Amino acid sequence: SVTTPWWCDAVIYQVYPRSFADADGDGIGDIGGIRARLGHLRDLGVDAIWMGPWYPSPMADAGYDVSDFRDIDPVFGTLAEAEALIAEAHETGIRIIVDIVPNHVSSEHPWFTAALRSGDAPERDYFWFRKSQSMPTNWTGEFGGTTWTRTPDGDWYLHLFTPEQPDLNWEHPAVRAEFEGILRFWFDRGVDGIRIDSATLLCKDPALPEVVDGEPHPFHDRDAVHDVYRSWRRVADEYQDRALIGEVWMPEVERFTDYLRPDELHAAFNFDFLGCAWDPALLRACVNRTLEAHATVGAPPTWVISNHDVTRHVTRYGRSDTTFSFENNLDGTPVDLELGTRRARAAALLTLSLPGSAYVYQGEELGLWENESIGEDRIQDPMYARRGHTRDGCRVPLPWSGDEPPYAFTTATPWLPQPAEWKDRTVRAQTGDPNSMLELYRAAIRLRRTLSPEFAWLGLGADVLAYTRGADFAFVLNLSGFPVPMPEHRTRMLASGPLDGDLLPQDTAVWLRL
Ligand code: ISL
Repeated sequence: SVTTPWWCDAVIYQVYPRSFADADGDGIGDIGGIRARLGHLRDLGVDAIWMGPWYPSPMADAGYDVSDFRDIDPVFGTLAEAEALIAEAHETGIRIIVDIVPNHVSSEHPWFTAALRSGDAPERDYFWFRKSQSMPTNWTGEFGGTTWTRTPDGDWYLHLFTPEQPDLNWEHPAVRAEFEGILRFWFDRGVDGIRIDSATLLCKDPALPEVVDGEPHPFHDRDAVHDVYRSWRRVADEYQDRALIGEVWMPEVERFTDYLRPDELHAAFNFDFLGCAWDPALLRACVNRTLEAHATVGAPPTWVISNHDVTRHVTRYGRSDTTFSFENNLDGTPVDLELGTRRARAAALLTLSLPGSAYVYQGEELGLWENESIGEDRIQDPMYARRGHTRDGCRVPLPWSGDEPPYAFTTATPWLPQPAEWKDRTVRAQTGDPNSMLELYRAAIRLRRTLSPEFAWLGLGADVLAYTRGADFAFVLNLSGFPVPMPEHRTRMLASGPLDGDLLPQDTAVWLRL
């Protein structure tokens, strides 16, 4: 029988290792904590876990500054523990995806320390060092500010992120060979997939021109990057059933789908929902664009409503339309959390019933909101100093049980402060409560397996988002300002909120058996 590859319709749960669960009592999450809480992911019913970076790192950018891709940072545990986690997850029926960061390494990676040691160290060529009186280019970094830092001997080196994250030179064969080795290292340990960080940024124009509108970009989405992924695909194809999943921030659809050609990546994150306000026309356009784009290349659509880089969607959807943004707000813009939660429940039924693969960022299944009141002295995110935005508010440790922080996340002080109002949002408090966000996710993840792959829009008016999946299932989301009638149905499978007799209230979604 023909089965679709697992990544085509998987629910993939993003574990942010620092904030999942702390087993060793230092206030920071670790592999021991994840192993101890694997039951939560089994009960949730997810197909795979994407582990944020867990490698040795000075943690200048929460582990996205890697000093050794073939080991585990002691704060998270050991390689043996990682192997045990992979084995236990597999026994539970859960696949594992690891996060690879190929654009840059840590400034404490042995390649970079060797490069710094002498002006003619061969390792200099693994990076972008330049001799120059002044800054080699006027590029702006991804976190704002300059992309060049001067070494004590006067040369400059390139970093699209922080100075602690020097960019690798992907023109160099040794860099390419090294990463193919790293992929094999993790595939040999049984991991089922690779999440590729900053996938569009790897290749640079060696002439280092300025960014000019209408000219090929010097470092974003250059044609050369596709060569890299073609060679990675050949590595993945040496194994069975392994997926390459790219973090591809690419507003232009044709350039986005280039990454999904048959000999490149298996899937890429679709970030359209992150920037999409709670508006019927925008949401519909986002679904259409995504389905059409993926159909042209035959790749599985993906759906992402939150991740570790953007404001949690309970908070985004609780902002008024005029203040909508996926960046963190520390200026006291009011947020209606009740409204945001109602919409987040409807959004869960939306993303979990669209065809393709859905991502769940840890904590969204609990209805967590952004912590927008982290004191300046506790902010860790290096973006804050450069842009005045912090991503810390969505990275706060999970609440497991209990009435107050640290909610059994740790026995110590959590590395980021948890809100005092999360006692109703713990896993323990929500388990068994049929009206909880957690039980909604559990039921939706269980029931989505019964949905036919056939998708078709149902015309119920411009302000109602409705579609069928095959002949016997309908999704309806009411985005109008008043209650609307639902299609004739046999059974109400799930509802995101209370119904009004036969009417569907505003901001409410249902799954119907026709
Ligand atoms: O955050 C962004 C926009 O506000 C993106 O452009 C972001 O820089 C991009 O998604 C890359 O993010 C990834 O790599 C970064 C790391 O800080 C992020 O956490 C990671 O998801 C550097 O490795």
